[in-house]
Order: sequence, then C-alpha cells, then structure tokens
Amino acid sequence: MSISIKERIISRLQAAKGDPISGQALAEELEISRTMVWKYLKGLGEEGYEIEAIKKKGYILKQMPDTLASERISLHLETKELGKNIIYYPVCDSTQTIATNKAREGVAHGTLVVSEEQTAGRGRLDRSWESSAGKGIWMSLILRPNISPQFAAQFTLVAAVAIARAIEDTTTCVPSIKWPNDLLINGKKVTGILTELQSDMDRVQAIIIGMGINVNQTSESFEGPLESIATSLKLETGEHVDRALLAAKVLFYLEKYSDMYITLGFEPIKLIWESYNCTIGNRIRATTLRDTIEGLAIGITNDGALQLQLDNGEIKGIYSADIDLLKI
Ligand code: BTX
Repeated sequence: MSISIKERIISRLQAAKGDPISGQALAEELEISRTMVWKYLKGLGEEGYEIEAIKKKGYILKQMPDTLASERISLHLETKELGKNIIYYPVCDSTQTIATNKAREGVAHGTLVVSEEQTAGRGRLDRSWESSAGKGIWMSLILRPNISPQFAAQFTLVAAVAIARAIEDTTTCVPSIKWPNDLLINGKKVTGILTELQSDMDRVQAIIIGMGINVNQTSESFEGPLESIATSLKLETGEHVDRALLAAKVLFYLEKYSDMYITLGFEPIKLIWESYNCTIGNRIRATTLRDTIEGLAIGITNDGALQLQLDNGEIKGIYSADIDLLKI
C-alpha cells in the first residue's frame, strides 16, 4: 500500500525535528498545490496534531495525538509485510472478531486490525478482556504462513517473545512470559495473547493473533478483581509510553521471529522464549478443560507444549491450560 500524502506530510514535519518547513517546500516536495497543503494541515489539526504556523518561515510539528491511527503506527514501521494494511477503529466490539471476518473475506497477509477501545474484548474460552479507551494496544494481526496446522500453536509463543522484546526496547521493563500466553511484570499481567486458526486439513488459511497490551493505564483502570492481577507499563515505570511506537516494534519483532520460526524451526524461538520464561523450574498447577494437575514445569517441547513432571515421576505434555505458579 502506498504512503498517503497525509503520512508524507507528518513524516516530513517530524524529520525536520522542530525546524519550520514552508508551505511552498511541502507543496513542491509532495507535488500538490499550497491550498492542498493548507487543507491537509487543517485536517491534521482537527485530528489532534499540534502544528504551529510561524510567519514567513513555515510549519512546525509540536505534538502528535496519542492514538493508534494507521499513520501514527506507519511512521515507526520497519517491516517488509506486516502492518502494511492497517484497519483502525476508534472503538469496536473486538478486533479479534473483526480480523476473523476480514481473514475469511481474504485480506492480505500482515493485515492489522487495531482499536483504541473494545466493547467486547475477549480472552481465551470467551473470558472478557478489559480494553478501556486510549490506554492500551488492542490489536489483531492476520498471518498467512505456508505451513500445516500442526505448526500454528507455536505462534502464540512467537508473539510472546516479540512483545517481550518490543517492551524491552521501548521501556525500562523486562517482562517475563508465563506459558503459554501471558506477559507479566512483577507477577502481574501486562499482556494477553489469543491465537486463533482458520485452516484446511493440511494447510493454514490464516492465523489471527490477538494482542492486548496494557500501556498507559493508571490504577483506576484496574479496579475490582483486576486490581491484584493486572498492571500496565505506565504503572510499572511511571512513564507514559508512545503506543504507536510500541505497536510498530511489536510488528517488527513479530515479522523477525515468525520468519525465523518458518525458516529455522522452533529451536531458536524456544531459546529466546526460555530467556524470558518464569514458568520452567517452578511448581505449577495446570487447569485444562478436563482436569487440574500439579507438578514441576521442566521445559517446553518443539511443538510448544509444556512438560510437567508429576509427583510420581511421570512426564505429561500440556498443550493448553491456565497456569498458577505455586510457592514451593
Ligand atoms: P486469557 O483468557 O488468558 O485472560 C483473560 C483473563 O485475564 C480474564 O478472565 C481476566 O481475569 C484477566 N484480564 C482481563 N482483562 C485484562 C487486562 N486488560 N489486563 C490483565 N488481565 C486482564 C488473554 O486471555 C488473551 C487476551 C487477548 C486480548 C486481545 S485484545 C485484541 C484482541 N481482541 C480481542 O477481543 N481479544 C484480543
């Protein structure tokens, strides 16, 4: 998808780093009239971009709006394919539901559905996901890798390491990963991942990776039952985080690690995953749809399963469960 004139104006003003750029220069560079330049700048102002006009000198970009609008993410994007098509909603029911429908309609590999707010954000087993307005990153990415369905589950772990790396790059926090889909900081959940599959018997049609990252919430956002289990990057660091920059970084690492997984297999991802993990080596309780078992988490297999050593020495592979870390 080609970069829009709006994106080029923002990117040009940003690159000037506070030096004024004249309307004439923008018009010449973008090959549009000065009237059009003025109309675009007026539109940007209405969207929350603070642009100062200095007489006889030009325009300075003072501040960008704190949104996840596609041009805000694109500005930071360093990917080949992921996020080249961004579908943005100020509010929606669930980016996962929308992405699922878009994937069935055939949208391209790498399409991202992102929203400021979700009214029906969901986790696994249809649990609800708190997705208040303008504070988190609520996004679902559609991937169409040429793989058979048995290799799809590992994408949850690929996404977990990608988000962990992106958080490490943009903040002072190093999250830990609780198998399979939670990122924790100081024991509290900062991110949840929901991976869903559309597939034929022998070939994946689409993997939809839903990611909920708590970014700029304050403690009021997590009142009630979430208070003791949820946290945000701002709560942990005291710093406001640019959500668009973080979202772009997540896409960068997701592209890097999913390419790595597809070309080299799970082994290198497993190594990175292990460096962030807080599950292995702990005594845990795993609640699956069928039963609850306790034991020592001793590793993950190459198909992403968690290996649990029971008290009788038996080793069980678990593919999906809720995990409680137990104190020994
Ligand atoms: P999960 O089933 O592992 O976690 C859901 C549980 O997490 C809830 O039952 C609740 O206890 C807790 N929880 C709910 N909201 C939050 C929150 N904001 N922060 C921390 N803990 C919370 C995890 O499922 C997968 C979540 C994926 C969410 C993304 S957002 C974009 C996409 N759209 C969508 O509807 N879902 C995904």
